[in-house]
Amino acid sequence: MTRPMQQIRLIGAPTDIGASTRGASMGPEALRVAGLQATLESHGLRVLDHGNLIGPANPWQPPVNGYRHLAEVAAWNRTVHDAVYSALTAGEMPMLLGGDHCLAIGSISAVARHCRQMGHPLRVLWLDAHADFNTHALTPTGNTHGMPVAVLCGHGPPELTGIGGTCPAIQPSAVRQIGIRSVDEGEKHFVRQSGLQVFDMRYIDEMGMKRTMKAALAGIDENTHLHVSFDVDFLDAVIAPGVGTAVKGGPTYREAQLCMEMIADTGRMASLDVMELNPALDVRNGTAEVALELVESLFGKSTLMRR
Ligand SMILES: [Mn+2]
Repeated sequence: MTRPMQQIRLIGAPTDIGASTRGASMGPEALRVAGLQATLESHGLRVLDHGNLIGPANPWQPPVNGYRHLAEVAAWNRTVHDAVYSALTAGEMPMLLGGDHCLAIGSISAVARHCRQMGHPLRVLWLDAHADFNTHALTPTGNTHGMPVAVLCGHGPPELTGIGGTCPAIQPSAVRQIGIRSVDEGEKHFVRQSGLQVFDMRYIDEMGMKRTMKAALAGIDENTHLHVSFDVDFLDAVIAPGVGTAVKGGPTYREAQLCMEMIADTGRMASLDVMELNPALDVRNGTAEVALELVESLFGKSTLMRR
């Protein structure tokens, strides 16, 4: 269970600046409309909603040198970085409400900076259909929401890799990717070459979610800062249609619940991103509601009291 007295700080980042489809900019409001704050408070958690960050509009331009909107992406990520870092410095648990997944650059660079200062080992759980390990040379589209893990590992433009002051912000060895089932051709080689630990859907099919999560959580201890970067497209498209890049063949509702509950069982989650929710593609806010149910499990909601 999460330390009950720690305050959760909701940070809205209403932008789709790095996305391939418009609409993730409405994600923070959809989570609020689904009842995020009141639901978490009903479990005894203390939640403060800091409202939404402000950043540049989405100019919706084609890529330049392999990046779309690099200046705007950098501006948003600097703002996210500062907000997440300030929550951690205040002793609160930041929950970033995306917004597209490029914003994990700002969020996780802030978490990594905090961990360096506190001497905490960092483990990043990257729940996603996609590896998000593209570079300007590998990307077929220039959309930076396909690049944050590579950028955090030091592969990208200095405007992004330098956010947080240390490049690379994290080592690939800090990351465990879960649910992956859509990786671009060039990206596949780069993932392998970088030694990223990926529990793809085939692994989950063969081993089951329980053994997958045991492996992904192996080696964490009482000092570990566990960061969860939850791309809502991690979920099977049948239960989560409201995302910009839905991919079939993802974890079922029950598999996703088990994943979240096993993370909660560690008691080590100290920061969270909920990303890529796209209300423009959703059906009656149902994907936001599913995402919220899974967030409840991340914070320790379970069917019965467990020992
Ligand atoms: Mn993603």
